Amino acid sequence: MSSVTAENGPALPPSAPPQRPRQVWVLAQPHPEASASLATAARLPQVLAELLVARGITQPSEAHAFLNPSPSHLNDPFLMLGMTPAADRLEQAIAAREPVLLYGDYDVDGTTAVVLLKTAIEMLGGVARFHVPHRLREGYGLQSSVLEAAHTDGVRLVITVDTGMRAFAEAETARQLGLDLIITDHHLLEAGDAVPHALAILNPNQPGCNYPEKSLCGAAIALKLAQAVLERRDPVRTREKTLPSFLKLAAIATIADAVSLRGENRVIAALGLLELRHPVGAGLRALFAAAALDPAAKPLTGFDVAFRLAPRINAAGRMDVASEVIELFTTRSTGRAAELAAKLEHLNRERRETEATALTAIEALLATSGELADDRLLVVDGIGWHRGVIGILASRVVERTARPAIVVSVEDGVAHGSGRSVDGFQLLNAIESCADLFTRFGGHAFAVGFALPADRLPELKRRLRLYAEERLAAGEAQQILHIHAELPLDRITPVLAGWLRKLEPLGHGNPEPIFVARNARLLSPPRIMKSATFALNSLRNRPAEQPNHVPRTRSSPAQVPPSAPSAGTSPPAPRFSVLPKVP
Ligand SMILES: [Mn+2]
Repeated sequence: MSSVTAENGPALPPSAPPQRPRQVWVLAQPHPEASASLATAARLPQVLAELLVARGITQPSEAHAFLNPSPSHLNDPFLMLGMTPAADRLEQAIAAREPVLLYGDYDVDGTTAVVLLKTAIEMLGGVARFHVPHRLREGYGLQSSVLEAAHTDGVRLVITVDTGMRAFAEAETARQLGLDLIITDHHLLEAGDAVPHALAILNPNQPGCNYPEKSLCGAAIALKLAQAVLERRDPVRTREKTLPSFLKLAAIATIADAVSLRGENRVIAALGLLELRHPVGAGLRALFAAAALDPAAKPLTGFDVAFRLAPRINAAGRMDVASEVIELFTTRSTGRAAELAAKLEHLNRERRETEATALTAIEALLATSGELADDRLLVVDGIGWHRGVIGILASRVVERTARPAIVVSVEDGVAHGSGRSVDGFQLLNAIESCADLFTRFGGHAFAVGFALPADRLPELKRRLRLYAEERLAAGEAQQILHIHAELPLDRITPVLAGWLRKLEPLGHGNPEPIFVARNARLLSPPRIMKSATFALNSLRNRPAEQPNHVPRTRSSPAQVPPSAPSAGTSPPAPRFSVLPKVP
C-alpha cells in the first residue's frame, strides 16, 4: 500500500528552525563469535560479517548468495498457488487474440505491474488493455462500473495487478457478467482466510500458498505470471533475454513499494539495477534524464530509485493521472517520452510545493498549539490539504517530533487521514480501537489510512488521545538512531568501501549501515559543501598518528546529537552515513 516517496524535502523557511527531538544512539548487539567465524570461512572483512550476521546470515553459502545475486536464485513461478490455471487462461486469451483487461493501481508498483504484463502479452502476440483508477475521482481498488464497461467492449478476461484481494463484491459482479477474473496482489488478507471468488488468485500471502517468497510486491507477482507464460513458450530465451529486461521495472517497483529487500526481492532489485545501466526504452531514458541520473556512468543505488525515480513516477498518481506513467514506459517515441517525463517533473515539483506549504502550516500549528505539544499521538488537521501528500506529511511530522502522527485533510465534509508511527507503537491497533467512526480504514503497524465524516473528527481526536495516554510514555520524545557496528577509523579503507557496496541495493530489510567510531576527535570544523553534504577533514582516532587517514568524508546533513560524547563519526565512502539522515 505505502511506498517510499519522500524526496529530500523542501528546505524549511529559515525563520522557523524545527525543534528536533532528542536523539539516542543505540548500538546493535555485537555477535563477535558468529561474525569472526563467518569472516574466516567466507573470507570477508570482519565488519561486513558483523553486518551480515545481524541480518541473520551466518553460513558462508548464504553470505555468498547474498553478496552475489544471480538469475538462478529466482524461484519457479509455478510454486505459486493458482499459477497453473492463471497461466493456462492467459495463454488461451493470447492464442485467440482475445483482449485482456489489466486493472492496476495508481502507484509505482501498480503502474509498473501493468506495463510488465502488457509488454509480455503483446510480446507473445496477444492484445492487452488497461485501466488505472484515478486516485481522487475513483479511489483505490477494483470498480464494478469498469468491469461492466469492459464487458460491453468485449473483454472476457480481467487480470488485476497490485489490487483485488478485498474486491469481494466486484468479483461477484465479474462472475455475474461472465468475466474470468485473475487477481494478482500482494496485500494481506483481511481478518479471516476468505478470498474473493475468482478463476485464480496469485498472492503468496493467501492460505495454502507455499511460494517461498512471501513479500513480493505487486509488480513482482505480475512478473511471475509473465515469467510463467514466457517460460512455457521459450524457457531458454526467457531466462537469458526477456526476463532480465523485465527485471528493470520490477526492481523499481520492489524498491519503491518498500518491501523487504531480502530473498527473491533482493535478487530482483539487484539484477534489475544492473540491467538499468542500459535502459533501452524511451521512457526510462527520459525519466533518467529528468532525474539527472546517468546509470551508465554511475550504477544506480536503492537510494536513487527510492528517492529520485519513485517520487517522479508516483507524482503522476498523487497529483493527476497515473495512466500517463504507463504511456511513458510503453511509448517508442523519444519526443513523447520527453514530454511525459517533463510532465512528471512538473507534477513532482507541484507535489513538493503542495507538501511544503502544508508542512509550514503544520509546523505553525505544532509551535502554537499547547494542547498538541502535550499529545503523545499527534493528530493535525487542515482544510483542503492535497490528499496525495498527507501520507508524506505524516512522515515529516514523525521525523520532526518522534511521535506517531496522523495528518487529516477535510474536504466537502469528509475527513481523509493518513498516519505514520514510530518503533514500538502499533498504529493500526490505535485506529481499530475507533473502527466505528470510520467509513473506511486500513493499513499496518507503521502506516494507516482512513476516511470519516468530518463532524466525527473531534470524537476521533478525543479517543485517540486517551488511547495514546494509556500506551505511550509522557515526556520528551526520543528519536532512536540504530548503529549497526563499531568501526575504528583506521579500518576504513577503499577496499572495505568496495565490500560494503556489495550490500546494495540498500533499503527496507537491508538498511544502510551506520557505524560508530569511538574516541575520535575532529581536528577542524566541518565544512558545508552543498545543502546535502558536508566534508569532515582530519578526523582520527585519538591514539592514531596519521592525521589524514580520512581525507574527506561525506555524510548527510545533521546536527551532531547533543548527547553524543566525543564520538567522532566518519563515513568512508559516499554511500554511507554515520549521522542520521535529516530530510
Ligand atoms: Mn503494491
